[in-house]
Amino acid sequence: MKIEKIERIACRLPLKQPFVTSYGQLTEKAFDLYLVTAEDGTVGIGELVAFEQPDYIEETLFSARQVIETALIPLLIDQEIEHPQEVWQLFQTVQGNYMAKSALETAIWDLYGKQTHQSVKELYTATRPSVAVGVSIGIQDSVEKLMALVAAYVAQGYQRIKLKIKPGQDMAPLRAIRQAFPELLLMADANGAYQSEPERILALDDLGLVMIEQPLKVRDLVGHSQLQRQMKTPLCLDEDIRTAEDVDTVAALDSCRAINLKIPRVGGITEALRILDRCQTHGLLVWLGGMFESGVGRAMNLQFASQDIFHFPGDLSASDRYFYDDVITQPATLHKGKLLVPDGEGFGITLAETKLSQYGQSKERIYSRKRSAKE
Ligand code: OSB
Ligand code: MG
Repeated sequence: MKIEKIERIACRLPLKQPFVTSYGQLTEKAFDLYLVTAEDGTVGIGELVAFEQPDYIEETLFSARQVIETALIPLLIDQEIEHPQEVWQLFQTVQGNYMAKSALETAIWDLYGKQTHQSVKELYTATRPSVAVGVSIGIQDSVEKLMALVAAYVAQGYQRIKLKIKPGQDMAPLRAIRQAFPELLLMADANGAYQSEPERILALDDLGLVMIEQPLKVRDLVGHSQLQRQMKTPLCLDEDIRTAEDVDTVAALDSCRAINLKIPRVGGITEALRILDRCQTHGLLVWLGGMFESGVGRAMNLQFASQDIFHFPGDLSASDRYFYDDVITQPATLHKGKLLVPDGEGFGITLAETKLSQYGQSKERIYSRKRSAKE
C-alpha cells in the first residue's frame, strides 16, 4: 500500500467521574483520531491517546501532533508498505515519541486488516473470543465512597481492582478493600509517588496485593530493584517500559516481576509484540494497561489482549465505566466480567458519525499525496 491521505479528528469525551492520581486529575479525555487512507481508498483508524499535560509521561497531545506532522508523516510519504510491521522500521530515526508513532502505526494495522479482509486479531497467534478485565480506580475523597465503588465494580463482575495511591492515601483504603474482599485480585498504582518515602511501600507488603505498580519515579530502575529485593509483593513497571530493550534491562536488574504493557506507550503493535516475546523469555508477568481510550483504542486493545499469553485481567473496562457516550457504533460492554473481542475487519469497529459531530471537531486533512486531490 501507499498512503494517499491522512486526516485528523480532534475529540473530547467527558468522564463520568474525575480520575484522580498521585500527580493530578482528569475530567475529560481529549484524544485525536487519525484516518489513514491508502491508494485503493481503504481507511485505517488510529487513536492518539497522549494527555494534554505531560504528567503521566513527557509526551503530550500537542507534542505528538507536531511530531506526527513534521517528523513521522514525511517518513511514510511515497513508501510502498507491504506489512504494518515495516512502519516500526520506517520510524526508527525518530527518537522517543512513542504515542505519536503508535497513532499512525496502529492505523496502518487497521488499514492492512481491512485491505486483506481479516481482523487484526487474526494476525496474532492463539486468541480468545472474550477477555477477563479489571478496573482502575482513582484516589477517592473518603474510604466510604471508595468501598461503594469497589462493591459496585465487583458486583458488575470486574475480575481485578487496581487502586491509585499516594503517600497518606494508601494503607487505609487498601486495608479496607482487603478486609471486605479477602479473595479479590487487588493491586495499587503509585505513578512514581514514593521516591522519597519508599518505606511506605514496604509497609504495604502484608496486604496480599497481587502487585504494586511504578512505586518510584521513572528511570529509577536500581531503586526499584532494591525495593523489590526487600518485598514479597511483586513490583510492576508501567512508565519505565518503552521498548523491548527496557524489558531486558529490568529483567537483568530484577527491578520488577510484572509489566503493564500499553501499546501506545511503546510506539505501536510491532514493539508491543516484541515486548510480549521478551516478557516470555524473562518469565515476567505481562498484562495490558489502558489510557482511557475511546472505542477505537479499546477495540485495538481488546484484540491485542485476546492473545493467550495474557492471563491477568488488564485495565480494560467497558466504555460505560469511563464515558457517558463513545465515538463508535458498538461500544464494549461487560458480560460476566469479560469483554467481547471485536472480530470484524481491521479493529472491527465503525465510527458513529453523529457522535463524532457531537464530540469531535471537523476533519482536518494533514497530508495528501496529490495536493489537489478531491475528497
Ligand atoms: O498509570 O496506568 C496508569 C490512566 C491514565 C494514565 C495512567 C494510568 C491510567 C490507569 C487507567 O490506570 C487505565 C484505564 O483504565 O484506561
Ligand atoms: Mg500505571
